Amino acid sequence: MSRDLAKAPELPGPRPARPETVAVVALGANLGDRHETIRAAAQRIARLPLVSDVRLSDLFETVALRLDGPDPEAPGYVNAVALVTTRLAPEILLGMLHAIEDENGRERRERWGDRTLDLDLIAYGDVVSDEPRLQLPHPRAAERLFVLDPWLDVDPDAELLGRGRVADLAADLRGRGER
Ligand code: A4P
Ligand code: MG
Repeated sequence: MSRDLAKAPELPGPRPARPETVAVVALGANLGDRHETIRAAAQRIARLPLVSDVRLSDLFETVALRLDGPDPEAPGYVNAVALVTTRLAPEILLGMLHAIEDENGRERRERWGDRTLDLDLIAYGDVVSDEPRLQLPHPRAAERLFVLDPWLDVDPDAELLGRGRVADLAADLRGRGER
């Protein structure tokens, strides 16, 4: 026994823990019980392994943005932003967010189509990623008041990596007539 052990290959030591990072998660729903879905999704995120804190913004009523522009006739969205303190790697966190979307009956039929729940990763600390499966920061966040307004609600000093203060981005959009 001791001879076998002596011959055993060396096992790698435990991996150093990833430091805690604040991830910015955007939540959106325009089908079903939208408020309940958003609140339950935030609680679900808080119960994920390696997530130590979730701070959810107020819930905002917003007009649906379609591929051809805002559509006041489409079911309206409830949007929110959560600040998620986690040791999960960003791609693992996104996988878990997709699983939570699936639990809520999310169907992917049409890009920017109606949905029971959409969970997007807007930022993950200072990480930059250009992979199609995970772009960080989220490439469309700076143009969307339905992301910026709830983000400001939960963090008035927020900054979007490479784009500046979220408060300034929101003011710019409003100056250009966005609602
Ligand atoms: N993906 C890449 N980077 C990311 C990221 N940072 N976060 C990939 C999340 N996903 C990311 O996403 C499509 C693909 O993007 C995934 O395979 C993922 O790996 P999806 O959620 O399946 O599809 P989607 O949401 O229809 O597409 P997309 O382009 O992500 O849409 P958006 O930009 O999320 O917009 N109007 C209002 N008022 N409120 C909304 O919340 N949301 C949308 C969706 C449209 N209109 C809206 C709202
Ligand atoms: Mg999405």
